[in-house]
Amino acid sequence: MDTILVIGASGQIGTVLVQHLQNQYGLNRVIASDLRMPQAFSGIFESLDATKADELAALVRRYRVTQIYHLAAILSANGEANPIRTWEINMQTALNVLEVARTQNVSKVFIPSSIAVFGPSAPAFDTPQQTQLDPTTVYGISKVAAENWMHYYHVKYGLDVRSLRYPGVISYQSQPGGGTTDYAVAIYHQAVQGQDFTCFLSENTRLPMIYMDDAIRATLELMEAESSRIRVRTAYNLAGLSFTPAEITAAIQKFFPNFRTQYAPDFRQQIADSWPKTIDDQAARNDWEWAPAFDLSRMTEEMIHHLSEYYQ
Ligand code: NAD
Ligand code: AKB
Repeated sequence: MDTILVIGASGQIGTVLVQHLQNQYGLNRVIASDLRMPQAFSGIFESLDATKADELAALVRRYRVTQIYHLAAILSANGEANPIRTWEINMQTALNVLEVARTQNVSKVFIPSSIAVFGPSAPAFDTPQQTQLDPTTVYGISKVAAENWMHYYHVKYGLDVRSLRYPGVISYQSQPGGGTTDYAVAIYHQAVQGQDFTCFLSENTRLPMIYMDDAIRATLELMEAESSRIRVRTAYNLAGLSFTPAEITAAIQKFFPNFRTQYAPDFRQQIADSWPKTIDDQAARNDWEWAPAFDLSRMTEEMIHHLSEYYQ
């Protein structure tokens, strides 16, 4: 019987992933942990600073953890405010997780990567699995390093590490934590509240995105796949959908014809310009049969439906 530790459980993805894991494994088999306690929570929650290796090791021992989902990180936009601190947090937490997994016989580890590993040298359209990685953010640099460390632990110690290069994740259940793709969540909140939106990216900035349902399903499918099928031990490219601020505005206008977006690009524009526009995820499709389910119109319908209930 597996016992699962989720680190960074109060964040955008962790909030939703923990609920799915609890449904699958049971409330008593999932240990949610974070620096900050969520507002409402059912199940086991432990306060944890994952930069502290001893605290992490004690938790893994106490609960006899067999799988770790390590989601704690400082994201692309917030990371630029303090690059050295971002590097320290992102790298130290990832290394602590790999080391505790190695020394305490944790059977499987998931540490997500990001489309932020790519930089200006990668092809912008259908960005391939294997290409030059020259990220321009400290967040991207830390993700490339973490991918290489995961590969190292797999080859050197046989650790079963798995990872996805998530695109920007879009959710109604939780707020994003300081990235360059955050506008694509904020825009729905504004529209549903009857307000116009000011976008920090320009109208034709195309970025890869994914709806939360697809992101969670991809994560669980990857983690459930037979180990022999996982041929990429850095991180798999993952595609959901791709759109520009102008296109998401048009999709929202089908529900709210008077909704308008203004454009006021800031420092995040440069980050977005260095990232892919569309992703080639053939390796994930081939190896563990990944296929996304949500396009822009289906996602928009669901986002507006759920957020309308929330703001009622
Ligand atoms: P988030 O910022 O919403 O949540 C991260 C959580 O980590 C926060 O709750 C924070 O309190 C916690 N945390 C930070 N430092 C910690 C520490 N030292 N110890 C314990 N907890 C700590 O991030 P998210 O969007 O949920 O992303 C989760 C993972 O997925 C990250 O690794 C991120 O890089 C990756 N990712 C996310 C996206 C996205 O669009 N959300 C896209 C690509 C990759
Ligand atoms: C960000 O914008 O930093 C994240 C990501 C794509 O990694 N959403």
